[in-house]
Amino acid sequence: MEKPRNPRGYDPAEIEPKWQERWEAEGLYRADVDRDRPKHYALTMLPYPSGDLHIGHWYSICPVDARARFMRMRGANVLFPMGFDAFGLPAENAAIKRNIHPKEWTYANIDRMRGQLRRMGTMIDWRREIVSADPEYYRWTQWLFLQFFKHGLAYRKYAAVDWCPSCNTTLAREQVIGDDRRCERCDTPVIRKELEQWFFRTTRYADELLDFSRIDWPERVQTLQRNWIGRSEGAHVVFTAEIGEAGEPLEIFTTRPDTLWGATFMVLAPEHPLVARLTSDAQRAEVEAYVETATRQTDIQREAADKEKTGVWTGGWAINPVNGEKVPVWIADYVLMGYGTGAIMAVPAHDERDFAFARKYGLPIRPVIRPEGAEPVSGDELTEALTHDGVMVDSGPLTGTPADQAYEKVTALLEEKGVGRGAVTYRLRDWLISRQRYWGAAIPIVYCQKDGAVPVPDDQLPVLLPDDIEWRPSGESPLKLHPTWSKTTCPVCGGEARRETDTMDTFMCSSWYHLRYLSPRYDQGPFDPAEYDYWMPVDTYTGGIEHATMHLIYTRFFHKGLRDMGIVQGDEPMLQLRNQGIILGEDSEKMSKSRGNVVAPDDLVDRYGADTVRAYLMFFARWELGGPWNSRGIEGTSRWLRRVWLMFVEAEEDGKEAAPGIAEGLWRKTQKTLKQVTRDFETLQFNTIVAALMELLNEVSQARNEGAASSPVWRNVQDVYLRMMAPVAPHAAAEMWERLGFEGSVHLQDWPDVDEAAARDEEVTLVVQVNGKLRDRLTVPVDLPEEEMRQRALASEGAQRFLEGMTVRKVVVVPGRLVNIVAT
Ligand code: ANZ
Repeated sequence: MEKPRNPRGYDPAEIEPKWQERWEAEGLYRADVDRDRPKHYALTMLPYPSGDLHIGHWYSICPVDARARFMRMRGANVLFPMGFDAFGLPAENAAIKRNIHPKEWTYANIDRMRGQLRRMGTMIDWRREIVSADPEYYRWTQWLFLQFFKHGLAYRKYAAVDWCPSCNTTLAREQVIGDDRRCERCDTPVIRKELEQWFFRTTRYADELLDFSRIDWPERVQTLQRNWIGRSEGAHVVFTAEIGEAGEPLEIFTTRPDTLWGATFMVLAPEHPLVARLTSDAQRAEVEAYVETATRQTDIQREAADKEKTGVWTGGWAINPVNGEKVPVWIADYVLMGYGTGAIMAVPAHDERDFAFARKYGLPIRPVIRPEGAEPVSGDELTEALTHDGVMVDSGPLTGTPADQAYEKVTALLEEKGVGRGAVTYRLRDWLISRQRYWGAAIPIVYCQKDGAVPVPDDQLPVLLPDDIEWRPSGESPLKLHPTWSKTTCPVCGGEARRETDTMDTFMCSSWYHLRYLSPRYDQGPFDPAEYDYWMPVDTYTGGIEHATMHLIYTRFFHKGLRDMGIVQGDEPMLQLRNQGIILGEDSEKMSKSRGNVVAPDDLVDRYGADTVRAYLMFFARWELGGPWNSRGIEGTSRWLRRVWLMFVEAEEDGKEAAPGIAEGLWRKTQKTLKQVTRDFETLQFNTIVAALMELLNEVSQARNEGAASSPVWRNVQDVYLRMMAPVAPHAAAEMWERLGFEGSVHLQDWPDVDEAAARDEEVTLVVQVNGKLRDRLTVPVDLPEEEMRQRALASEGAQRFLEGMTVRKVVVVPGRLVNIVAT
């Protein structure tokens, strides 16, 4: 027989679905433009539809949902939307492995995840949901691509790209991980391949991307982005390569123009275009063999600091423009074609790599910088490169120039002679967006013999993906193998043409999703300008730190590009950024199926209810740090919610009269908690919010034992407590609010104002001085009358000891802080 349910007991399995349905039916969380209210756009990174919502999803969503709810109670009109980043490789890999269409796989996963998301009890406005693989979404991804193309920010070029031989696709630099350069998705070592590719000109915005002055982003993200962009100041200097009668310009980039007189040889990247012509007949065979092996390696392998330096002399020479000296030109793999100009002047006396190289091949070493106060040394005596600053020596007209003037003087000289200029170089590369895959937004370009690369006209967007696709992991895009899809006509001349068969990197889709949420069904543009006007910029953006260098650079670049096209306004898309940490398994290891330490949120919801899971996720660690899961911890959180229920809903009237001071004390504690919780919600300090509510409950419970429930303050305490709890445990708070007979929905209440007088600390430390010197400290009630303060100070032990045999002349009282006794 089924156990009869206690109608008064806390039963999340019953109340949670009930409230979720009611909120949905009442449209409680709909966010619409309302010019009379201040807006708050709370954006959390949208999930990839991998299949199941894991605890990490809960961790990234629930605490910020609580924050969004808090902002709403504070009076803001809050937009908290959700969607799915639905294109990408895993869907395609699943298709190949299990023979299920990527579309089917993706949309089935989305359905399941949507259901799981609803169980969280969030304030997501589901009318605004977007799915990036929907034609109505990618129509605008394609349209945006074309705007970048039309404004010269998207271009096509032949490029050596990183290629994953297992996923059969190009990878962006960011998707290649580890020193051994593996594919981010499947761990296969990456190889190089030459392909014609589409790029976005992210480098044009490098300097602006380094400016964080208008946004509140974590220092750590800023540092990661700064390193990623890698700005180096220095100079371009033009040497003359001895090719033909007149020679040819050979430009280098250096961060140390002050060492120009110490250049004893030059090194070109093996791929440098002048290599073939500089190479002498005698050296040709050796050079060609070296080039062959070098180009097979990856940049990271070539750059590795501990790698033995190798190289070959080309047999050629070049002339140093500042002193006319003729130096040999080498090639070596430690010089990369993709950085600076792909050529360097080597200054072995002052650069470690050049030093190692010169020692190995017996090339001359000539010091031209002398550290302050040091004795002159010859190149032969050096045991390592001198990399610190100093005075320029042996440097022709600039000999004697101190370090702090060197950069300016040398660049002035270079400019005057017309052989160089100050220059800035970045590590940041243009963003490679082509993917040779099927499951992505097609690049909306048509190739015509006569008209070249032509944009697909707006009225023909979206370029729909065909559903009838053959799966063959062949290294070619399945779109290329489709019998008819790529055949089309040229929008300009009407002649035969062929479609671009590459699709876009999915980071394209996620660069602008925050704009589509504003008006997901709008069909006159990517977003409705009226909605943009009201909601943008995003006020608080939250998500994983792992997106610091890709998504978070791309999305800012995207915004700045669109701003310069006049499509969006403002310099920054997201004002405040906060990152959550990672939840580890109970064994403190990363959660993984093979370790068997995965925490499944659905099981937890079945067992404890969503409110407990939400509260525990806020409570168990500092949100930005994360930490190991603890199954005993969640029991504690569950107990807390049951106790709140017991205290407010179940406990019977006991008719006990309140002891004196009990009600006041409880009210003071409540107000102090409110003050702290308010501040912690503002700053996203979630763990202390739940801790404070738990602590307050202990006080409530004690006060109740002493009769507080019969005092008029009791109802006010319940009122404030439930409002504070509403963002954390929205179902339980709503249910209790209703059962206790409060008006309306707790989620439509204002956040309570702090009663500052009650929230003040009741006791303060009073400093006692005698003749301005600290002699004692007393703990006194904050509202102690002045006269009383004075008496206590005079009577204090510390003061008494120093007052012996003296006469008190004057007592100065600074209420609540200090008493100074003047005595002689
Ligand atoms: C001469 C020199 C003297 C240099 C010296 C350094 C110290 P960052 O700071 O990373 O920008 N370099 C330039 N292009 C290169 C390339 N394509 N591959 C490998 N190395 C390259 O480094 C800039 C310095 O790295 C440049 O300044 C150049 O060496 C080298 F005492 O020029 B330097």
